[in-house]
Amino acid sequence: MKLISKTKWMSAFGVAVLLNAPGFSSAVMADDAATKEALVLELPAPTLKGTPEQLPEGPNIEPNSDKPRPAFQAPKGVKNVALGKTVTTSVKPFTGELEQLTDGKKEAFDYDTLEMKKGAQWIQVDLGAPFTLEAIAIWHDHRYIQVMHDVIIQASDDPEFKTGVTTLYNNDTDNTSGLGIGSDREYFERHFGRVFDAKGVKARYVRGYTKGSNLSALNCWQEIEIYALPAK
Ligand SMILES: [Ca+2]
Ligand SMILES: [Ca+2]
Repeated sequence: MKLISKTKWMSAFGVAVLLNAPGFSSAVMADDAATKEALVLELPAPTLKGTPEQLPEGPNIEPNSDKPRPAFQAPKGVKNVALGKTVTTSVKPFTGELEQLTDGKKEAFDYDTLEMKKGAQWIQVDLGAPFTLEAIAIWHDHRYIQVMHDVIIQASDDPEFKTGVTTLYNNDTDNTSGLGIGSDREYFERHFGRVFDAKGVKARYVRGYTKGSNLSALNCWQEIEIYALPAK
């Protein structure tokens, strides 16, 4: 068991940890927490378009918020292994290049957004080798504050996603994308991005689906980051 003093912890991890200190300080002395730390993302600027007057709402939609969600606690030492990795898609985008999904840029601009035609479409990242996946951060399209439909995230060692598929997130509650009924909620696209728990799954490929949004039938993507440790 390795204990770390509170003072030492805070000075080691700086401002980001201090901001999250209230919910964090009691757990920080725990055995388990000593190996985890807040996942700090490099955030783009918020959209200049503001908040639409009419936002979708319902039991299956998380309320819109100007505040970020609590920081995801990831194992120490995770890295974004998706940066610069190869991306493929279900259909050829009509705006943007595939490389833009893993280029680190995710500003709320048209030129930082890839667009694909309507229907359930996917993007897929090949990490080049298996990794132990811990967290996946996604910015689909925060040019507009909107909810994407049928957000499904899967990991596999099969590039065809026919075998060994682990579903990490699925908010397709009516199964219109045909991958099974999801029980996760829809959420608003904000500049904070959205972090998904990858649960330590070992995989080489990550696939993300969407089926339009409340504003558009098109499928838009800006960035996917995959935080992982080397596979044991
Ligand atoms: Ca990008
Ligand atoms: Ca659906």
